[in-house]
Amino acid sequence: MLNLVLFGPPGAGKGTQSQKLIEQYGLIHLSTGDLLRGEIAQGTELGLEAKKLMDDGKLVPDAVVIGMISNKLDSNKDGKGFIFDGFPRTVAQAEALDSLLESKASAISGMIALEVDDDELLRRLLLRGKDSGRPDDANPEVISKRIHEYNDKTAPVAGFYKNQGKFKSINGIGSVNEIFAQIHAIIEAWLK
Ligand code: B4P
Repeated sequence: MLNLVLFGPPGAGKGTQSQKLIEQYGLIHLSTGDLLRGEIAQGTELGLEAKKLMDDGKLVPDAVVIGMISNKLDSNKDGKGFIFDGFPRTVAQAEALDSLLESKASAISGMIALEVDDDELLRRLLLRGKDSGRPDDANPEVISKRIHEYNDKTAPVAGFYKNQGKFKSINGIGSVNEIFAQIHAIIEAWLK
């Protein structure tokens, strides 16, 4: 089973590369951003609460996202593995994910981090904000807050996987195919 964490700041290309990985490896895509936007679209209580935080560039509480991931792992027991996209975003989420997988006799195979500088992140997110309808992409101030949240709360998650010898990092600037080729080479080495 291949369980991959795709890591990087907002706009690094996690969602973009996930789509290519699904095609190549038939993994189940678990994006907490997409799951939260689904709750918002359905107008659930969880979605209403999450929307306030997301529109302001803040992280949603750990218990909320861990609960969503736990439900998804339970309802997808027989797949070839998972791509975790945008999760874990805190060390507490990473610890919870290890426990959830351990209870299913599984584990994370590795984390791949996409390195992209802040100017390029801002450029990409503002560009997407023009037609995505995502309020968190349209405003430079909110994008700055998201990058700050990443540096403050999410960046330490890399250390969690480094300590387990499961961390790889690549340059996330270049064409989508060039970046995918680097990810592909890492995964193929893991699968040998
Ligand atoms: P996410 O939905 O995870 O949003 P993201 O970080 O912006 O996405 P990503 O890095 O996947 O960017 P993409 O590939 O789409 O999170 C949104 C919010 O949800 C968070 O701020 C938080 O509030 C909340 N949330 C989610 N998960 C949470 C958690 N675990 N805990 C707490 N809160 C949580 O790429 C962005 C743009 O770049 C696209 O337009 C794409 O086309 C472009 N792009 C991609 N690759 C490119 C390339 N190589 N060159 C040029 N452009 C490229």
